Amino acid sequence: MFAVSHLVGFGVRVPVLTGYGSDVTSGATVTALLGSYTNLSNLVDDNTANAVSHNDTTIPAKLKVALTATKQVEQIKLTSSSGNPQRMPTTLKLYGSATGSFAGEEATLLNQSGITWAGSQETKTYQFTNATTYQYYAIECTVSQSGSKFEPAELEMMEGVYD
Ligand SMILES: [Ca+2]
Ligand SMILES: [Ca+2]
Repeated sequence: MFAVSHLVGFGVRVPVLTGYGSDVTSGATVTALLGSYTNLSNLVDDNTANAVSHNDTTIPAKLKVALTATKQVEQIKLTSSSGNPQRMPTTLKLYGSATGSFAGEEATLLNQSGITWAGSQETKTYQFTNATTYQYYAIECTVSQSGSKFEPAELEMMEGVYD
């Protein structure tokens, strides 16, 4: 017997979001779309002690994450580095793309402003609605807390789990 909330129309069952899966960034490749970067693999190395290195002051800065397969990401966790929480975004965007071009075909999945970062290796979690499976995502620091750098230590991306 399904809950009433699962039923619409003539008994068509609509999946209900019940939670989020495990991180899907294993094996992902990270490249810079905006900004000059080194150590980009540190974004997804499962170690919050190692951050990416932003070698110029380009803001907005944008990093592309190429997953190993298409995923319907609906949650991200972003962690600040050791000692530089000011190099994190106060305005953050996440985009999804089927092709990885990020030349205008991408969809904006998350646009979060008013973020504040106070601590080292501080993790913030964001959820959003995404009905599409994408292989390519881009995370953008639209406004940096310091005004000049975007140096996250770790990014995790999770799919929604539906029942
Ligand atoms: Ca890391
Ligand atoms: Ca990971």
